[in-house]
Amino acid sequence: TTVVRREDYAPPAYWIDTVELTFDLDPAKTRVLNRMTLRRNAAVAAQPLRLDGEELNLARVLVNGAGCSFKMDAGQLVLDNLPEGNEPFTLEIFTTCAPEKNSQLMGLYVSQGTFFTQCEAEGFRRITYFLDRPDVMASYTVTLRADKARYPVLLSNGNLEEEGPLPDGRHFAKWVDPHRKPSYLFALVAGNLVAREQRIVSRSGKEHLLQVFVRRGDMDKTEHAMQSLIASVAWDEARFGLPLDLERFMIVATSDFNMGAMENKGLNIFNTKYVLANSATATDTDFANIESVVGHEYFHNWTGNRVTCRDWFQLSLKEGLTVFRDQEFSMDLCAEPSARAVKRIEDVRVLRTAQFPEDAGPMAHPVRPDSYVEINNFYTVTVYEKGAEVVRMMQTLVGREGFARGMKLYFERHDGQAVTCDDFAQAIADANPDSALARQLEVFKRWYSQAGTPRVRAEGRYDAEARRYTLTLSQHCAPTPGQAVKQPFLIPVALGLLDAQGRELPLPESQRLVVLADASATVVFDDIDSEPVPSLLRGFSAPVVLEYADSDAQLLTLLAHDSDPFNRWEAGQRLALRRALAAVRADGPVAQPLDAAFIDAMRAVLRHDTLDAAFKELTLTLPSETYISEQLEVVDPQRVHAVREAMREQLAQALHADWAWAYEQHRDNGAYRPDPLSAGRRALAGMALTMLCLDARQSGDAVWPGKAYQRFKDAGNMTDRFNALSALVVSGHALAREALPRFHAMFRDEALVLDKWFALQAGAPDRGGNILPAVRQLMAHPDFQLRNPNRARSVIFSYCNANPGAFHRADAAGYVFWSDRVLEIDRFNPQVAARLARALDRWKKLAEPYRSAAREAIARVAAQAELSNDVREVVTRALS
Ligand code: B3K
Ligand code: ZN
Repeated sequence: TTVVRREDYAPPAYWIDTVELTFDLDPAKTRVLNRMTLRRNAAVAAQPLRLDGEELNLARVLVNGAGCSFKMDAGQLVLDNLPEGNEPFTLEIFTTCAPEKNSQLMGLYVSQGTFFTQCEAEGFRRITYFLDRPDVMASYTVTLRADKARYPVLLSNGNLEEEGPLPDGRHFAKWVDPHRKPSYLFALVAGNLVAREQRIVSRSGKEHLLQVFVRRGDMDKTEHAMQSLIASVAWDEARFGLPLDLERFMIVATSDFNMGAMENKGLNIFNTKYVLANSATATDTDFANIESVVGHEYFHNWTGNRVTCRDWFQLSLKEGLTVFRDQEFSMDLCAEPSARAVKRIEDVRVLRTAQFPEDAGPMAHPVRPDSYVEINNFYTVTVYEKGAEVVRMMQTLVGREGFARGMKLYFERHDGQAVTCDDFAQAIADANPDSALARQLEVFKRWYSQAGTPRVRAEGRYDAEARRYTLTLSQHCAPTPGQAVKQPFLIPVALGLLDAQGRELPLPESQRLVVLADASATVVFDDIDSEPVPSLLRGFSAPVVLEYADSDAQLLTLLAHDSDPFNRWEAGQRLALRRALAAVRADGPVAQPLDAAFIDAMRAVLRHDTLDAAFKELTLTLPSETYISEQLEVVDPQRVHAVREAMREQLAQALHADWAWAYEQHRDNGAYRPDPLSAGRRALAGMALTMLCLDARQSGDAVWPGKAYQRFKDAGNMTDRFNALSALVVSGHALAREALPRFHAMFRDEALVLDKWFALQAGAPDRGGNILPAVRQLMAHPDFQLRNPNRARSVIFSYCNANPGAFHRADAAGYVFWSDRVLEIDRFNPQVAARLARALDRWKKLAEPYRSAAREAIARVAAQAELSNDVREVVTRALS
């Protein structure tokens, strides 16, 4: 295995100006003719041309039309007798590949009889020999030839220039992409698909054709994706002045896809999960995810495609920025400010439950990594979500308008180029020369180079005589693999002060955003009449852990009154976390962890007459087991699970009447619309139903489970139906045994709904070790398909990654199951296997007997001689 290092970057020895690709598509043997014009990079010393290739059968190589000598070296095609000088020359390469045998789903593959490609990061080399690196940008012309009856639709990037019949029932289509692009943005699709189409006119008066391609039976699930695409085009123009630069923009859905979606120029390819939705088959969460993923891929058209990455270490240049953009898009689509806040809370929750653990574990890496073995392992929550927080901090530091100015400068400078994270930060700073960002850009950029989550400690002192409040902020960051010592980060801390009655104290703007750029800083607030309650890190203004010894009374004040909705929610989380940690650390059996004050506060939120339902649902949701575990030095997952379940049951019981009230108040929403407000009402009604069924389990009451079953049967949309089913499954009620087969029978032909059915069962709360046997049974179900990533994830990942109480078993059977599946999947799809391999990242934190058993399971995987680089890198780091 070779380690690739950022500091070893060297520009390419050759440029590729044009590429003409001709495909004769055949699942068993596809022939690819690749005709390129190249020239030497005059800025680099003369050297042989080394082209990347993987699993290709090479038939012929011609230089300027004549045969030439070549050799193979470490999988690369090496040509060293090329014409002298810097004149362009042509290189023709004929290869074949076997798409139907491609189980990795990288390069050219077949899914349900349709050809698809996935080239990011290094999949293009599985299609033809190439300089498969993002800083080599070329103009592409693509001709597809295939059997017309089986593959009536032939798509590639750009504009359709010509199409027509060929002998023997075949036909062809010729596509020309007007924009230069790196190879990872190449795509083709060939199959029997139908499209929803929409013509739009952009601000400048240009006409565009938008298309969403799906299998014939799925047409009735394409409207939401199309509406999301239309909204995305409008948003990018309105907010950043970035227009659609193509006559045609296509989205194609496939049910076999390693991740969410891919931003190929003009031809986005999506996992069906992020395209298909109607009210009968998709939940509110699905609708929201589709909106944000459609937005995300569309926004890549500028941030990623027009300006791309110089090398893969710069991945966050496009991913962090584009996640930030899709988050802003979803927020801007919210009609109410409260819905914006809900979106922010959800995003922070993802960051803290997935990225913070990554940053504290063996795979910790900077937003701009320094090295990798397999780049696919670095499409992480750090590069994406933490990367988005880094961009968000820039916007906080320069303001929304300043940020838009910075974006404009970024495109003026770098349109059509392959650049670095430094180039981006520099453009934002240069457009805002008077900002704290520009003044301390080098300090700020440590967010790109240093891994780990900084901890910010806050201490407040009130001097009644001087009517002065002094706030001291200090920071530190624990070492991460390969980085023993950390320099201070530049941390924007948005804050406010409340009086004891919860009223906001007026502060000058300079004091509402404190920029901590050294190890510590002190801020003095004058003319403060009584001891204030600080509201710190408002809106989660930086991706840090805040350490502040706030009293319960202060937190209750914030929960009841803070004008910042994020901190209002956070106060509730801190109160709950404090109780969870106390109960986990206590000796003896888990008793009732919640006190009357906490329960009353939760009741007040639930019954509040102005807070909206989505916010209530988030506030009443206890911190996850993963999040609780992260706060502990040593984790007994069973204890954490027992404590959280006890807290949930206590809330279910103590607030029984309130849950019943909440359910009746919110259960009817009229005609289904997936907007945030009505989705919030459904979410709260669903939570209430789960709580009522949980309580029924303890009390033996049959009424609420009966109502849930009724709801399950007559629900008018998937959200309500699935919530009702989930209430029965989560509470372990006998009626679940009737509802589950019924649900399966109703949706046996809807793959995405079956994924939910599998995931619900594999993710259900463990009772006496019942989940692992259930998971094994699910894997034996005729509808289970290990090779379909969505289905594999719905069972195996739901169990190993999302169900800690069931996965961490004292008998180690969960870990053995995990290692078997990692090895099994690795034999055909290393990317999916490597994701699964991350499930035991935090094994070092586990208490015995879990710790030793987990280490043994990882060692068992590592001992396997035939391991992909992907999995090898993950388990090696885990054991180091
Ligand atoms: N850029 C792709 C991710 C490709 C992952 C390759 N292993 C999707 C996205 O972030 O939009
Ligand atoms: Zn992306």
